[in-house]
Formats: sequence, structure tokens, C-alpha cells
Amino acid sequence: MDLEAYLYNRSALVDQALDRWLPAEGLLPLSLHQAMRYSVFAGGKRLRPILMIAASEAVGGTAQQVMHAACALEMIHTYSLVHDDLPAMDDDDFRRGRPTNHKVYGEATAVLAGDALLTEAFRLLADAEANLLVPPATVLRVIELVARYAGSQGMVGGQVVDMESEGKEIDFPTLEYIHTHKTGGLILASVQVGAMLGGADEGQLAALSRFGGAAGLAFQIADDILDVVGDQAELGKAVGSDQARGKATYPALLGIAEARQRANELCDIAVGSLAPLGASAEILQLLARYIIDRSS
Ligand code: GRG
Repeated sequence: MDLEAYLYNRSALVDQALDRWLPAEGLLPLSLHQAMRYSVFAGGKRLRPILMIAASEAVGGTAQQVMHAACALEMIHTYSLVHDDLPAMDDDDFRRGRPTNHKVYGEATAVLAGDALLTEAFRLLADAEANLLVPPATVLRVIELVARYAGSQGMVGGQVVDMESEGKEIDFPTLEYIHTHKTGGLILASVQVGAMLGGADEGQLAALSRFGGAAGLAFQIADDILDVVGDQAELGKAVGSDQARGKATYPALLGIAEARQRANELCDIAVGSLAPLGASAEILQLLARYIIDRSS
């Protein structure tokens, strides 16, 4: 299958669903809903929703079965970017090729838009109509899993250790903690939720969990490399910011060549984990390669 066509098709489906499920721009409070939509529709790759859909399809499920959860993960991801860009954190002016949320709507609204995206995401994960055919125990398992990967022992925890490490020399285990928690967790969660809602058995879930763990870490290493060698226009955000902030990254600790090698090894591990799923996991194989070879 052609990955480009797959990415185009599935991200269009995700965009349509996001448009349906996000509160309309015309709903009060207008500024809040506009700010939420501004960042969600700023042109992200929709990688987490697409991984979730591909995981569902790999175990015989459909895109439709996971679409509400896929949108929820994209909302959580977008909230994390909006908050990460705030002056209190990275103080960035550009994201996804546009001025950051607080630059357009002000800091207070940007904080609240992020809060509302996170909250709406959990409303969507629990939505009765979207989960009509899902066993209630699976719905609860999914909600608990997403909360765990997004919360203080997941993404927020990774962000805190990342902030506290700025300007310091950190060891390799701390760097891996930051990467697996700050970014890797949400990618792993996307794959696991796709598997669960797609009807995976425990063996398939275990294989996809190994895939998601390796792909999540490979994604962040690739992101570190892009911050050194990437193109600002293609990335839609400033490059070189990690080094300017004294952030610990794979290229800083290992050098570019070794960081690339590590990303390749993780990609091989991710692809190898898919063996039990056979040909139905072909798109996930291509996605693993795309994660480390992308230019944006
Ligand atoms: C503020 C709670 C809180 C957490 C922030 C994810 C994160 C934690 C910060 C973002 C900082 C950052 C740029 C990390 C690098 C990895 C990353 C999440 C890149 C952006 O993800 P993509 O490439 O972006 O999937 P698009 O725009 O395509 O969705």
C-alpha cells in the first residue's frame, strides 16, 4: 500500500471528525472555542490518530471504531503543544507554521484553551454514542490508560523532568525517562488504544505495545535530530532551540550519527515486533520508517 495516500486519506478522516466533535467557533465563549480550533487546525501531521487507526486496522478493526479516541489523543497532543509554547515554558512564537496560540489569543486564553482541549478529550473518550459497541470494561480501561500516559507519571511528568534538566548535564537514563514520558507515552497510548478498541487479543496487544514503545522513543530521537538538521520552513517552528535552551537530547549526548543509528535500531525493533500480525501490519511497518525518516 502507498503510505502517502494512506496518510492523506486517514488524516482527512481525522480532520472531518475533529471538526464534528470540537465545539463550534460560533458557540459561547467564542474566544475559547476559536482558540481551541486555531491550534487543532493549524496543520499537524495527525500522527497519533493515524497510528491508532493503523493499529485498529492491523487487528481487524476499522478507522470508525477508534475515531473518537483518535480525536481525543490529537486534542491532548494539541493541548500539550499550546501549553509547552507558553512564556512560562518554552516561550515559542511559532508552531505548525503559525504564530503560537498565546501570541494570537493571549496567555490566559491559551492556558484555558489547553485545559478545555484536555477536558474535552476525556469527554470524547467516555462518549456513550461513540462507544455504543464497546464493552464498558474496555471503555474504562482506555480512559485509565490515556490518563496514565498523559498525567504526572506520563507526559506531564516527562515535561517536568525536561524543564528541571535544562542547562544541566544529565545522564542517559534521565534522558530516556524524559523522552519515553514526554513524547513516547502518548504514541504508545495511541497504538494500545487502537489495538484495544479494534478488538485485539492479548497477544496482539502485547506485540503492538512493543511496537508503540520502540516507535515512540524513535519518534523523539528523530525530533531531536530534526531540531539540529531540520528545515525551519518545513518544520513550521524554530530549529536549534534545544541547544539554545541547554536541553539534553540524543544528538547532544551521542552525536548525530549515533543518534541516527539508535533511531534506526528502534525502528527495526518496532518492525520486528509486528511479526505476529503478518501482512495486516504492513502500514504500521511503513509508519515506523516514516517516523524516523520524516522531514517535518
Ligand atoms: C505542557 C503538559 C505539557 C507537556 C508538553 C509534548 C510536550 C510535552 C511538549 C512539546 C515539546 C516538543 C516539541 C516535543 C517534541 C516532540 C513533539 C511532541 C513534537 C511535536 O509533535 P508532532 O511532530 O507535531 O507530531 P504535529 O504538529 O505534526 O502534530
